[in-house]
Amino acid sequence: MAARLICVSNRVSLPRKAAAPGGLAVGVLSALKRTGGVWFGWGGDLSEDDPSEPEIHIRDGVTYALLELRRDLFEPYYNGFSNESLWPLFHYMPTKFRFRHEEREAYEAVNRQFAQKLAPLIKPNDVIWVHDYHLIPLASRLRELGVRVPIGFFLHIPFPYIETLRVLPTYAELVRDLTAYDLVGFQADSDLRSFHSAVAHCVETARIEPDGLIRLGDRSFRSGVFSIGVDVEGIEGEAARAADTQIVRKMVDSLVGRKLVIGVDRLDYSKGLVERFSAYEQFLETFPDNRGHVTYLQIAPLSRKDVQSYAEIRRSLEQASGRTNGRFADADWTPIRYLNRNFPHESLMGFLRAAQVGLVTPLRDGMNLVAKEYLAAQDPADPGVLVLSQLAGAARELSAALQINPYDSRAVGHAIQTALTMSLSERRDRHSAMLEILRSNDIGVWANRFISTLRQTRESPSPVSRLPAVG
Ligand code: GDG
Repeated sequence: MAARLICVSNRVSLPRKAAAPGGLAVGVLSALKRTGGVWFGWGGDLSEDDPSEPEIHIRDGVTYALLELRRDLFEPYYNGFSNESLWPLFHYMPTKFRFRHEEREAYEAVNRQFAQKLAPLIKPNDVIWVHDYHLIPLASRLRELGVRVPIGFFLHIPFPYIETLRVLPTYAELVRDLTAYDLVGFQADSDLRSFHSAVAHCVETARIEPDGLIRLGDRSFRSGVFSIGVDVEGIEGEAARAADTQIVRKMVDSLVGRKLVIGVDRLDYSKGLVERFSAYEQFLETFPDNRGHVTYLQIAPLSRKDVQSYAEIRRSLEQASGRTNGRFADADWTPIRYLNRNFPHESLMGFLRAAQVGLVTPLRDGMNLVAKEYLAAQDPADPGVLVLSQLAGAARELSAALQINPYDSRAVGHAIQTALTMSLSERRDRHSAMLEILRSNDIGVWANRFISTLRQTRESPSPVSRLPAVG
């Protein structure tokens, strides 16, 4: 059996019998199953004192180690530093950024607790894969505890160029913590270039080689681009099955032959929903023949409800959808159906398949899985058209989408019109070109590439072997 994999993420959920895993879990779980691995992270419970030992559950050969977090640390660690400092800054939105020392200290404290509880579970042949911006300091804290196995980090969101990163008072510590990993992976070339700009700025002696190897005097580590994919085959099956379910059939019947434009996004200001609603309004204004003949379904489950900017965007969207509907709706037609609720993954894939246009217009996005899911869910014989933001990580691979600048509402409106009137042969050509790319880099390929690159980091003499062992 290959070396055991330990995955670490902020939140870990036990698999539920009824629900198929979606997104990241599909790729990570197959690698964990293969190696009898461990998934370590917060299980969702809060404690009054320092957390006790993680709760262990074994399912299908995978060990889930669920940690509690201290109640007084959770809010400043998660809503505070992670989601009011790092999230907006990494998405190039410094006006939504705030910095508070006590929140940053809570972030550090939670990372120390993750390290303390994880270290005793690690065996000499393990490799550790840490996910996302909540856990940037984890490798540094594990190294301080004497952990010597390879540790990789993957950032799911963009990494900002140094001139934006410098807005964060503690940016140098953040960059230094990233250099403690053996492999640091990003979604897109631009993120990798930004990371290199930050390393060059913070570590005078750093030498960055063209293949992503970064030499820091006495040690080196790897950096690279690992664009996340989706479970193409799984989604194709789900979407085709869902077409026959009651929930999807009822939605399609309710359209009474109208064309469907769809958006699916967590309710988050980075997803560009306010700008998208206004572009749709402009579309109805500029192309009046579509009034009464097109329905826009926006599914936007609420997220991070305790963060103020999320409450604000929610209000703006309620106003914008109300305005458009008030202005254009007829007795038998509502232009926007705006839903703040969650759907089972399979139903969602069925909705995507039923839509002639997939509207994915984030102002900034690490990758954007919905863009890829929309394509995988289409009927290849009669596929819909993807309208995609140039500022999503997915834009590089999906060059056959109709790409727009999400701030340019006129361009978005015109793209919707182009998509609705595109010939079948052009739709098929664009769809098949992109599906091929998605198949060659699906979620399994992505996970395996990252893990094998991480393992290889130790095939050359180990740069961290000089660190003291535990005890
Ligand atoms: C971060 C980065 C990067 C949405 N509504 C429902 C539901 N979803 C699923 C979608 C999709 C996932 O959630 C959202 O993924 P995205 O990639 O679109 O966005 P983030 O949540 O911001 O993810 C992003 C990603 O990490 C992976 O690296 O691509 O850039 O920001 O899979 O289908 N799923 C269910 N019900 C819903 O109502 N079941």
